[in-house]
Amino acid sequence: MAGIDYSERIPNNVSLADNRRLQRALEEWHPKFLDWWMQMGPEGFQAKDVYLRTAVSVDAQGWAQFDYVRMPEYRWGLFLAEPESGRTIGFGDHMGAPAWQDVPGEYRGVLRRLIVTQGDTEPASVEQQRHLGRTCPSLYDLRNLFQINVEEGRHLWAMVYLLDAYFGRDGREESEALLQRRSGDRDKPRILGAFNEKTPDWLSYLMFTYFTDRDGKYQLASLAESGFDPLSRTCRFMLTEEAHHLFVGETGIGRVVQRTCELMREGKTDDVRRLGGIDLETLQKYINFHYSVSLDLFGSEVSTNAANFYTMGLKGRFEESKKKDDHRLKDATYTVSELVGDRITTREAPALPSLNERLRDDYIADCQRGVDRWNQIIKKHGIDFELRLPNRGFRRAIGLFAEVKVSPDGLVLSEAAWDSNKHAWLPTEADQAYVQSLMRPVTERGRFASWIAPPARGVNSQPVDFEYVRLA
Ligand code: BYC
Repeated sequence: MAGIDYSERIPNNVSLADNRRLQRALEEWHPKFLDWWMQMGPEGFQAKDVYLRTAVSVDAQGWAQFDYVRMPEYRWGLFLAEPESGRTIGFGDHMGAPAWQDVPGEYRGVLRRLIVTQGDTEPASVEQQRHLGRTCPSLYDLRNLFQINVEEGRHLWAMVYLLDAYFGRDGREESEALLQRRSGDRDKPRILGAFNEKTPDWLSYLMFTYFTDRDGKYQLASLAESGFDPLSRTCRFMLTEEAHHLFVGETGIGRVVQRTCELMREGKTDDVRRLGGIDLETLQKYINFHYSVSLDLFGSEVSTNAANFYTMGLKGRFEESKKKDDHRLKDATYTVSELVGDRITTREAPALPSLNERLRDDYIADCQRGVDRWNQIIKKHGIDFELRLPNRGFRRAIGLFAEVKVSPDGLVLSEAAWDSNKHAWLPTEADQAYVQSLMRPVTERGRFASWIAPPARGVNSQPVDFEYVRLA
């Protein structure tokens, strides 16, 4: 078993003790990380005991241990998935060569940029969620929020490890900069759009964990294919943690849908706001917003960056190793969206620059699966309503659709038509104010806010009314 050495100040399975230079760099960064965590991490709960999962080994069976922990004492550390002996590069110009154990000199800048972009999202999400604890719908949900926050903190550690271990002084400067940018800050914002949006309420947070964390799954899976082996191994382990974040999003929204349907049936009304629920129309608007912001995270439909990442062997496709083609794609094509006048159509484009669109397609199919499950809940209650993913051109800020206005049904609209309809498609100030009005803390064991159903089961076989966070 690949155990983690907790006797060290920084728990790790990367033999940190044998690398004095790296150890010094990380020990210098550690207090700065803690300062950032105290300043920008979950507000108001740093001294509370939280029932958290900590990684104790990186093998499939034994990697998680549950216990009460105060968040600043969480064992952040450096964990890589087991090495695969004899691993070779699986795609691009270097296909078949042994995977790199060190940074290939000619790709240094590009690789650093990829790692920094990934790393930047992790602290950003903690910053976005920092005020949510005060309005938690239950202790169960509060604990899950904190679990996600500490794991995003650990994912930041994972990227900082790569920067400090493999990129020398530049890497150390980037590690510092990751703690200096701030989500939503006008002067020093986070790198990617979605990570500068606000997460002002729990509905937005559940949507974020469903839609935006799912971008994380697809980006990490693509980086897990990397020919740079330390990045691949780091991302493979991060994906095991990511699964819980997606679970929180999918089941969380499912529980909101469930509660709304119960209220509609019990009250024999569509007007669930009267009963303290979130109406399905409002849920649809939140889906429209978070889905479109998250689609932007895949970059432009046609991107030379994406082609280069692939050709260089740095970032593969989702499940690259399962694909049965030449893994070079020089002569292949892929279907991408196209705008012809005010019509959205498709065209065949060279496959390499279309890799962002391909990954977005994989993501869209995955998003749809959850929506189908939520619709099952609605159907089971005998309610005639279907939640839908809007068209991929809806409300986009990056790529082909950034220049046009597109309805959820995929019609290209005039500015005037957009302006007169957008209130029906996106949360209005009144919708947001209503959702905000529901955000009153529920912290009694086993109790849940009016707008969300209890989960089917508790965490780690504990009952739903377990004291997941000790507030006293
Ligand atoms: N916002 O050729 P383009 C996660 C920039 S989430 C702002 O279209 P490219 C997590 C782009 O950087 C996963 N800027 O795109 C989730 C480029 O700028 P430069 C995060 C954007 O480069 C929840 C320019 O526009 N990981 O883990 O092919 C909680 C032209 O770019 C945006 C990664 O993203 C945007 N939305 O692809 C916690 C993986 N989109 O370089 C965590 C690493 C594009 O010209 N990143 N731009 O200055 C990448 O693979 C690529 O950078 C991207 C963009 C896919 C993001």
